[in-house]
Amino acid sequence: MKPEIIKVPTKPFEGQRPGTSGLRKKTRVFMQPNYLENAVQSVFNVIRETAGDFGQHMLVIGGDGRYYNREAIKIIINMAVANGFGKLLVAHGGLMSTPAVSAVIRRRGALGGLILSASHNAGGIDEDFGVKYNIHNGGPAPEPVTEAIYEQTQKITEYLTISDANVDIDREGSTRIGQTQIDVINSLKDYCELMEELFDFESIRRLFASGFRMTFDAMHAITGPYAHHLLEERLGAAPGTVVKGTPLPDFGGHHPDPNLVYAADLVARLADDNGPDFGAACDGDGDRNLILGRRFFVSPGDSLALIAEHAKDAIPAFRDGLAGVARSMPTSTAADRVAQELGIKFYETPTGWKFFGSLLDAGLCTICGEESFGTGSNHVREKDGVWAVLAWLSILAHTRKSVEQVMREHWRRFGRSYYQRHDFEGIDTDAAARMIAALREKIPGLNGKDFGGSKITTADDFSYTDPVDGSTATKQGIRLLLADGSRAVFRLSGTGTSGATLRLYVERYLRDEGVSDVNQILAPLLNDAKDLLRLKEFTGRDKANVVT
Ligand code: VG1
Ligand code: CO
Repeated sequence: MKPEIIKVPTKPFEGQRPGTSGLRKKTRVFMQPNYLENAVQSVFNVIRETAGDFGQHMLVIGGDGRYYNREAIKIIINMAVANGFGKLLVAHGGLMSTPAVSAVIRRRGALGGLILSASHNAGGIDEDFGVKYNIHNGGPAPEPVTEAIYEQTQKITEYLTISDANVDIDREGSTRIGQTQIDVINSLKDYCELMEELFDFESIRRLFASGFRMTFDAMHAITGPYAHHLLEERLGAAPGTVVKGTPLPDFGGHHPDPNLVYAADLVARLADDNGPDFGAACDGDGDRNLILGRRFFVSPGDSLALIAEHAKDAIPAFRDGLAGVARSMPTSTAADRVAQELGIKFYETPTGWKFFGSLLDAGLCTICGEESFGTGSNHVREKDGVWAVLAWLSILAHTRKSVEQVMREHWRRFGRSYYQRHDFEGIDTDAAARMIAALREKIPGLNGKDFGGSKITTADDFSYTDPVDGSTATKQGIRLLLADGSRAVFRLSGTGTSGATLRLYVERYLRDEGVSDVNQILAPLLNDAKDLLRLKEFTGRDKANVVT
């Protein structure tokens, strides 16, 4: 039966510009009549310009299970039918991790996908919600596309929907409404098959069989079912390896953000004398990862460097070596040295995974990472938390050394980037803007100045030109490069939903085998960075909420 298409008149909402990773707002903002609908119709209007007739195309729909996920998925199904898509691939229960959506888009040749998530932000009716569009390569829409979508949101007059498709998203199978086939697909299948293609499962199975113990903390977010299936059912990890494995709409009331502060439970387990050998956690939508050894934290920049170092030997997918490594600008320079040593290409991009897509598509790089607990490779076009865990397991299985041992050996070989990110959350938005503007004004006069025990050799506001398509991004963070190789970077977050968050990143490289105290090493840089910023004066703050 042909459904009746309803044209609903609507008016633009202010502030629907996507940030670092999609449009994120308070859940109640998204629950207002027409808010999500405007955002989704704007995506459709933009992609129709290049895709033409949607009747030929497939759209993937999934989310991280947070509050409002199911309602949002129903709204999108109705709108996608009304907009004439040939086929919808809807995640079973509406649940699919961000990297799994990326995998499904790629493996099944979809036009793109809509992901309902605010990632590491808290969930619930009074917390955060989000929506993000990923393009046919499986990756986040690049800036020219997100800008076009934003422009659409500012002039939208109507959206299309049908009365209700009434699809049972809790039952796998196929239904047809008018010209649209709606397949409710298994949330794990494509992704888990891909993991098996990339990694040597037998080798990891032998590691677990030898008595190796791990704890995987899914933070009551999307990766629970993936980790349970892969680690416990497929790789032989002991039952109970996965904790907080059931996705909950409010993530159990916590921030599903895998760092030392929000994953403190896991950190405590690894500090116990009878604790496991290896600990890992993933975020709300499954694209971030935290890696821990016994009483040992692996900084994300080091994790990227270590995976790059061992990839060829430990991971079958990289048997032929890596084409290159890419990292976002604020990420530590540890991976640069590995790339140099391996004689492979190296790229520095702005913050946000969307900037890696074109490099990966062009085959210029193979492994990418960000300091914000994001690591991934060319297997999808998103960072991938479970992938990073399997990469680490592969390295531990291959070397049969502890997390701390492999990391210390890495530092002995390459030296160590002492690194920290200090987040100052909930700052007044205007004060934050004024503070950054004041710093920006100082940039031209900073060259040659003393800073953090060294001298500033470069001070700039990072801008980037994509080497493949020539597109540019400006004002991507203020950075100070020092004569001794140290760095300080200042930028405002693009993923928050209330107030502003300042991120202050400091790094100092030493060839000292990694034995120094990170706080002590970084203190001079941190103090000078705060002074230069006049942090206290503008914000009344001196101490960060979260240090990672
Ligand atoms: C943060 C991180 C950035 C990451 C982004 C999305 O952005 O710093 O590295 O790509 O979150 O991650 P910002 O603009 O707040 O610094 V996720 O896991 O929230 O999609
Ligand atoms: Co995420």
